[in-house]
Amino acid sequence: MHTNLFSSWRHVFKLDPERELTDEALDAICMSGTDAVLVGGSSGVTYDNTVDLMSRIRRFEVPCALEVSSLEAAVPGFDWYFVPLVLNTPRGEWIAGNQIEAMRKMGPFIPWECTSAEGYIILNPEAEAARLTGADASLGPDAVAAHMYMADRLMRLPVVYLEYSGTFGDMALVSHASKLLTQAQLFYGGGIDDAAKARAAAEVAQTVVVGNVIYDDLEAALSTVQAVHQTPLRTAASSS
Ligand code: 1GP
Repeated sequence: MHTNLFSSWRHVFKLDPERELTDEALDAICMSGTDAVLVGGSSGVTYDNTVDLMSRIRRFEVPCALEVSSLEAAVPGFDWYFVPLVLNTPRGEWIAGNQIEAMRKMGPFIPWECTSAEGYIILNPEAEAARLTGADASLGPDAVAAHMYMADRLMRLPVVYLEYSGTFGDMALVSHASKLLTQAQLFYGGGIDDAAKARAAAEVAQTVVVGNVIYDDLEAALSTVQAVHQTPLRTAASSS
């Protein structure tokens, strides 16, 4: 498998540039032992608040990546760029429309050696991202499987992101999806607010993303780092 900067990431903290975080909290997040900090949000992400957050994170050694959800907020200086494609929406602008518009303007200037696509499958209908993109978030196992074949085998995306933002997902479904991957790296995010949930997600997803709890309960957020790092990923072979 091709090795990317993110190939070894097990635990990631996701920070929203629109939300306030004190220097002390940011220090704790960046020094927590997490494998990376991912900057992104569904709304209110601007060039200014992204630059501001990046420059604060840059005081630390932790790798720092940006999810480029709008061209206006594409800030240079990150270690990696993820361009989200939402796979479970009927609205083409979120699959290849907005991205092509961005390529039209910025294609030659994009740092391609550190940029990759991220295939999102949004599975919480209440998530802001689901509302924004019109995603059909109530997919059953067969539909999720179809999306995995599409993302992993047909499109050969390097990352598939099962996004339950705001609620803890169905780990049986995530496990089922994970086993269908042949080359993509599975990111799971949503509702992890304690070590037990972090462990459950780490068993079935290669990369576990922790977001909201950072702003609600910093200590609980920090506890997820060790929980993930101490949990072996259950592979298809060992769990069948
Ligand atoms: C959000 O997947 C991440 O994009 C994390 O979800 O905020 O619910 O932790 P939470």
